[in-house]
Amino acid sequence: MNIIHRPEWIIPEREATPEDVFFNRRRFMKGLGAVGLGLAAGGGGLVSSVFAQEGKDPTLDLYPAKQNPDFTLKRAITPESVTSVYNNFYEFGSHKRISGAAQALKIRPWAITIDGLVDNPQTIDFDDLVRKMPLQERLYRHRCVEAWAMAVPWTGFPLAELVKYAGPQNGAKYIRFETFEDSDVASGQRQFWYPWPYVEGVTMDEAMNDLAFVATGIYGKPLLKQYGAPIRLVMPWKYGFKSIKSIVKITFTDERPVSFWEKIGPSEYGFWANVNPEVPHARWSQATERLLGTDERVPTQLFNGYAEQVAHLYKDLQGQDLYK
Ligand SMILES: Nc1nc2c(c(=O)[nH]1)N[C@H]1C(S)=C(S)[C@@H](COP(=O)(O)O)O[C@H]1N2
Ligand SMILES: [Mo]
Repeated sequence: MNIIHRPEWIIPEREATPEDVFFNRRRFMKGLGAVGLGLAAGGGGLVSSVFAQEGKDPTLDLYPAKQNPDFTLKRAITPESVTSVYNNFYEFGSHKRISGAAQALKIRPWAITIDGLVDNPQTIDFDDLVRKMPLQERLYRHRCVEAWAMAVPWTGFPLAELVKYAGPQNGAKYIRFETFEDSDVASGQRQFWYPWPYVEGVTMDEAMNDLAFVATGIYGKPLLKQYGAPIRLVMPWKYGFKSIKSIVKITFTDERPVSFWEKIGPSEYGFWANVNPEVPHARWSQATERLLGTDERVPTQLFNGYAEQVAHLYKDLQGQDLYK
């Protein structure tokens, strides 16, 4: 036994949730039928009642957005009924069933501050920002460092568009993203041993790559809260923890940001976090991944299958820890 309580992040997901338990639970949910869906989805009734309180989502008219035909998949899309109740969002708990708790997040009004080395520093309302951006739908794979994976239709815009809008200055080398902080609604943030707020960072070159995406919707609708509403990052060639949720601050900087996970466990989580089946995590293999909602394990792909689009970004960085 450990004397110190071990947070779940240091346990590989498949050990934390043995697959037989996970799948039996899903069968059980299915057995509940319509009633089960309402309860389990943390969606259904619960979500719509929260929207009623906050008023109708003012961006509903933007969805569904046109699908971008350059970003499709051979892999099947993971059903919303699966991905909406299996989430990592430590602000609401260090386990996967946070969808109910996440409904406490108030997503209007939502201000986003853009600052640092930019020509156009500002604080902008999310509803204004989203209407300045070229919304589109893209089908992307997602690979969590815990070795589960999904494929989902995100709606959003290229991160490069946001960069252009901010007007980066010459000295800007990195973008640092920060999640909201409010321990009144996010009980996980009362767990003082975590270095809140959640922070992530990317290089300017990564941000300008066509795959780097900012999501405001999923499955043809605005993001549900558990996915990181109203606005999150999506970096599909990197482990999922880079895809920071519910962003309130975007800072252009000359200093490499130290992320939430890097602060917690620098020997296990680094800045680059590119997916690589041949580089194991400190405590488990990354060779294969479990597809959410199925019984399948499939081989993991280098850069999560996006090597052609992104491998060139790293060719001069071979001395670095690119894959953790
Ligand atoms: N703010 C914040 N963003 C976060 C996380 C988190 O705990 N807090 N978890 C990350 C991890 S580990 C993953 S795998 C994805 C999960 O996204 P999903 O729940 O939409 O599948 O969100 C990422 N973004
Ligand atoms: Mo993850």
